[in-house]
Amino acid sequence: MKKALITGITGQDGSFLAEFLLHKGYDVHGIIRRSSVDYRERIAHLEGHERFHLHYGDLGDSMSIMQVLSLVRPDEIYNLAAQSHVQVSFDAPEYTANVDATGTLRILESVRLCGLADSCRIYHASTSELYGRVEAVPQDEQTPFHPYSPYAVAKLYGFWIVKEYRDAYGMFCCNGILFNHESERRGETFVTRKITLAAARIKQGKQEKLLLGNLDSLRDWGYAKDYVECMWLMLQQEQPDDYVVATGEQHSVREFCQLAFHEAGIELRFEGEGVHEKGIDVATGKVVIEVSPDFYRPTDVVNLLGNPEKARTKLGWNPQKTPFAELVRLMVKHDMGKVAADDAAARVKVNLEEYLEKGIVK
Ligand code: NAP
Ligand code: F7E
Repeated sequence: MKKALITGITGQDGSFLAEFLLHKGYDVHGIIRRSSVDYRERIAHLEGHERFHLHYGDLGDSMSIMQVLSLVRPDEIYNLAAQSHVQVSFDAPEYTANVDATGTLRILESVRLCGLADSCRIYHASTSELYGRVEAVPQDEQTPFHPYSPYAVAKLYGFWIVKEYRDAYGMFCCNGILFNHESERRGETFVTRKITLAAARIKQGKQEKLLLGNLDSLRDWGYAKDYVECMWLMLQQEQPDDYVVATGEQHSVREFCQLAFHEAGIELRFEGEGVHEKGIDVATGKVVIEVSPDFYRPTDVVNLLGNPEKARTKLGWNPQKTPFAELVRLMVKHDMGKVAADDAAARVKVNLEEYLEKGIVK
């Protein structure tokens, strides 16, 4: 039975990858961080599985990584842990560099120090943000990098240190240059999830308006569940290599809004430009989307479109397994249910408090 170690197992990708590897028969180990609240929503359904194990550790702490590595001695490592929010990287640039850049080095060097360099294969979560202020469209493995945020600069170090360990020590390590991938498990402050949740709340009368930043920004959005298969495929090849993982299709934030609100039952019309642009509910005439400069970034990446040809031909991976419209549909469907369920849960809680107060429930 193969053993896999996933850093970032509590995140969107980590949770899908854990499910995928368990299904393949792996013994799956994950590194989690101590937190004052035990909030492991994305992997709660896996806890208790006989081949699923969790260990405390932190990418900022070499000793904890070495401890886990020497205990588990994994055949494959998937290094997904990161401060992954681009906007937050402007507020916490030093922390982002420590985890996303030096943290990657800590993993690689710990593998060497634990004597696993010849046996352990490593996948590293690189990113399309490396293309940043893009120098060509679409972007492939040959396109020059031009990182355009503290996050991207930190991830650039991660990319090159992975290549360096491959060349210097002959280690089997791969960079997956993944373009944006989303899901019903996406963090709620990334733009797609912020939109699908808001569309559901506005439709159900729980929110008045959605405030967004740059509506013109263009992204190549895929489904996270499909992308974790590609991470695994990279580690099953004869030779280690780097791959772009993308759908090859591009949409704007505005288009995402239009489709997500449509799925929620609201047709949108956009009027105005720049900070004055508004999204209007055609049926009621109400403004439901406004632009706020609070969500503008000091430098923004605005034109990402990946060319997944290498992953398609060499790995046999299907970049269009879940088309864009299907991705938006499944996210909105999930969030319509979540908003309704949250509301029902809140009603139950209120009723319970009332009953407790009146002594009806003891
Ligand atoms: P995510 O949902 O934000 O998950 C990040 C994970 O990293 C969480 O499990 C988090 O743990 C963990 N983590 C953060 N700091 C850590 C630290 N110091 N030590 C140990 N663990 C730490 O991110 P994601 O969307 O799944 O992305 C996975 C990886 O792919 C990241 O490296 C990201 O930068 C990269 N990436 C993502 C995309 C995308 O579109 N999703 C595209 C390209 C690359 P907590 O739960 O404790 O916070
Ligand atoms: O922004 C614009 C924003 O935060 C996408 C991470 O997983 O993918 C992700 O990074 C675009 C940007 O993702 C809002 O300015 C407009 O142009 O959803 P996002 P990201 O920055 O592309 C890459 C590949 C990663 O590697 C990262 O880890 O949308 N935008 N209005 C907004 N973005 C946010 N978050 N919030 C807004 O209100």
